Amino acid sequence: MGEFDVIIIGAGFAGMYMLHRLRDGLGLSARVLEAASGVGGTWHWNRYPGARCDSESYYYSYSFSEELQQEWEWTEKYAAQPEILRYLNYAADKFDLRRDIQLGTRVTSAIFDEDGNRWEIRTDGGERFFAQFLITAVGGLSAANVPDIKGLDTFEGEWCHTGEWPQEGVDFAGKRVGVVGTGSTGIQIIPKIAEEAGHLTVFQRTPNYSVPARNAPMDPAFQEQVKANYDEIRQKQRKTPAGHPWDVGKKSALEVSQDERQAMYEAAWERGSLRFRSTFSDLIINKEANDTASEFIRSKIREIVEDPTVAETLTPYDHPYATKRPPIDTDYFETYNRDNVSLVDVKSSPIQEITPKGIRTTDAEYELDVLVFATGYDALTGAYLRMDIRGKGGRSLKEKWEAGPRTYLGLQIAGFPNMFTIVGPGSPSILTNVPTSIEHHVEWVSDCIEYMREGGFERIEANVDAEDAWVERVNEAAGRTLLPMAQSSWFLGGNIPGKPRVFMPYAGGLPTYIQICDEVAAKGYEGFALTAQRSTARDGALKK
Ligand code: N01
Repeated sequence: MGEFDVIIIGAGFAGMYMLHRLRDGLGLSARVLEAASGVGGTWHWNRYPGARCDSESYYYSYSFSEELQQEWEWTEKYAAQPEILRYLNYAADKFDLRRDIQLGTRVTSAIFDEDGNRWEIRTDGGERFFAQFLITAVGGLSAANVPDIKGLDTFEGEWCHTGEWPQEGVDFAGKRVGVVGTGSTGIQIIPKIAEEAGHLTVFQRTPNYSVPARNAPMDPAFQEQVKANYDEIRQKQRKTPAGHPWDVGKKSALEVSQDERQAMYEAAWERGSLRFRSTFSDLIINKEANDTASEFIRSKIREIVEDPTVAETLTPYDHPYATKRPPIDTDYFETYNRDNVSLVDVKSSPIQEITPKGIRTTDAEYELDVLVFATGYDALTGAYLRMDIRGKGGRSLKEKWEAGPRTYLGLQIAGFPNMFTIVGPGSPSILTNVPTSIEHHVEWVSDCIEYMREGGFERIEANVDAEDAWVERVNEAAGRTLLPMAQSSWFLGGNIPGKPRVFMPYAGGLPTYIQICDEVAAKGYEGFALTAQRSTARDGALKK
């Protein structure tokens, strides 16, 4: 129970930095409510074997503290989950955040009180909090999607979802293990389980493209060079469409000769990483250009996987490369050459039910001791809609977003005053290196709150017109890319039965987005209605 200037939901990258900015920067009273037993957000929950970041750690990290980025030493090019979690815990200690983070506390509802211009927040422990501002730092990929398959409750073995991995781990040694799902997570966990299991059966509905990560121990000379050039690297990140410190290729895939193109793809494959997507300027906007990349990866799958039937089953044709979030891997396709791994195509023989012994498809029953769902998330909106959030007039967010999420800039929702959504739907967030987007949002929100305090404003709310125009702009930006072609992607809500098909992130690129947000702020928060303080009684809440 308590009254604060701000309640922040979530203690991952976003919630922790938000707390630091508001508490230590602006002097506000803030409390972070976090469902997990520790800080770290996605890196607390996703402790499955093989979990590691697919952006290089030197830039998938906080940039706001020069001291932190100078003193932290990464040990691998792509840090594994335990190292990223250690990093976030280190940051929590360094900035003395823990005293204002309440763990093991799941927010169940948040109701806006129009008379008091404040939020009333309730938790699963029956606590009540009041705050002028509510900031959701809940992550875009945090609401686990366990598919509703008949019979799961009858399964006699162990089962788990990768996004809610048991703290004590799972023992696969010598067991018959099934993995459902071949997205980025499946592609990371499958090679790891294969090393331990007696037999691994992969249940694949849609094949995926993947490019080698080429992970390696961190080169000390490179780390030193990075540290000497961090200013430049961080500036670069905010100037590239996806928040990575590299440029997208200048040439079209179609303007070079076939030999040159092949050589460039080979070099990009050898280098590995998400950067493969940036080999040419037009892979995400021109289908013909994209076909060349898609076909190159298909040829690699055929080259790596020894059994031609298995190779064909693993080869994607249903969507262009990178129109779903492209995974990177360590020995993913190679894993299918192992004797203890088999692949079941559940597109052609769908899963009928889960039985006490395993999974039954239309073709056969597969006996399993452990079943792993790498089946992704109710992305971008799930974490919001699992809470009961009610704005003006008691209108629920569930009702407002019935036909898909609507936000202004991915930062606020009309009808839900004084609530900010860090990397919410409608922002570039999940199409970028997420910490870069998070830092931009956190800074924009804290600047906005500072502006309100200095100007004597008590309430801020996105205008419906501005929100409508932004939703239109998000649609237009997606329409200029090939991204909507992957109909089953979580960008579109296509992975969740019954979810509205709406392209949720802003695909116009980070620099354009940052410029728009800057202009909005420079024009006195254009598109938002700001209401002056009504009484002096609550002045204290707005002062340092
Ligand atoms: O989830 P996904 P994810 N029966 O939704 C299948 C980030 N990430 O956890 O394609 C059978 O991509 C589904 O099949 P289909 C990254 O942004 C980052 O892998 O819908 N199969 C698909 O194969 C990523 O994009 C890192 O036909 C079912 C899979 O499950 C995002 O998280 C690492 C099914 C789900 O793939 C989500 O990735 C890992 C069913 N009923 C993840 N339901 C980093 O390294 C679903 N599937 C930073």
